[in-house]
Amino acid sequence: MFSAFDHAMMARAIRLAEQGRCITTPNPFVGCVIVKQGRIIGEGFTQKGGRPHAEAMALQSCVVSPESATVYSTLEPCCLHPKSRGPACSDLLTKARIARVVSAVHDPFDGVDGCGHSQLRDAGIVVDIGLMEDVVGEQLRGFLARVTRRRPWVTLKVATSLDGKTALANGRSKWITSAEARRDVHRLRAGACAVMTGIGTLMADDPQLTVRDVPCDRQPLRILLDSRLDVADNARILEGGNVLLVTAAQNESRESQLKARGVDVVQIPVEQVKGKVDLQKMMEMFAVRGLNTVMVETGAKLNGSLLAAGVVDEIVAYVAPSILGDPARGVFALPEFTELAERTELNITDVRQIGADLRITAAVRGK
Ligand code: AOF
Ligand code: ZN
Repeated sequence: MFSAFDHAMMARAIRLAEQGRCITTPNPFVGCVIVKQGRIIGEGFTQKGGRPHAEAMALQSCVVSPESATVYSTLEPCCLHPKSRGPACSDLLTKARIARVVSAVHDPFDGVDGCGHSQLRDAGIVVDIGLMEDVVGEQLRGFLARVTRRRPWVTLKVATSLDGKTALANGRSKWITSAEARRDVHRLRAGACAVMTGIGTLMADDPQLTVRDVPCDRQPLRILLDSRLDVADNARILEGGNVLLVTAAQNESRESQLKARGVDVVQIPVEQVKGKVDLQKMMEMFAVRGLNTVMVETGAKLNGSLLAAGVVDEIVAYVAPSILGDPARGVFALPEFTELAERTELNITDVRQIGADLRITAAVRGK
């Protein structure tokens, strides 16, 4: 069904889509290429805030009439749905008298969910679905995770010595990894919808959690998990707004103080057994708020709790060529296991050297 030329055009659409990676959230970043008589006549990608869509941009950019052209789109073109914020791409493509639409993945979004493809077919357009779907499934994994399983894609970042330690026993940790690795972390932050930390790390390191070392058109939402509302007024994370504070505590006066400073405060019920914020429910709340991807940068306690709660999809570990010794602090605070079967198993998906350090990306098995 798909030729080498089809593959080349979809690969181009996938590359174009990357230009929207950091700016379209919660909308997926889509790429689109329009081809007529073997020549690219228009292309586009989803714009800041999610509109205009990739197909609309591509149609607009056509240098000749797109009538009878083929459209390559990384996502199923949308159809009109109750929450539409603009024209439906299926209508735009039909009106443009496109002959064939090739898409990589079906859009599971409630309003679309197959109706984009079926409306195109009903209009007499040839629709071929599934070209390079593995690549786009990976590219849009955050959006697809939020829509299909109602939880964001969660990446946990850690920075350790070769012996897996994050800080000396006295807490000193600046710096274990190189400046290049730390800049790479900013690049990861830039691509995430939100960056999250816990109150323990906040008290120890007072992080800003902003993107600084790389170009970035928008700052990710900063999330602080602070069960008892212990955050101090002068914490750097509170500067500049764009902060979501997740708590289990009820303290109306503190909450209104924080809200007056532009901090969004949300209460999550406490999980029955351990009496802590229910992390599953917290992730569901993030999805409801439109967060596709959450990057976590925190300490061993929250790392361990998130892993144990089964909400971590991927770990990105920066490993420095140094040894800190056993008294130093570890990465995941977990209860003692007595059987190896209790361990979390990972699949390494990427390994590369960043400056003097190694960066290992590993998917949590079963995710
Ligand atoms: C497309 N092309 O480039 C993108 C699409 O809020 P709206 O009206 O923009 O619609 C949002 C939904 O549209 C979004 O959740 C996803 O299903 C789809 N995104 N569709 O045809 C695009 N970004
Ligand atoms: Zn659309």
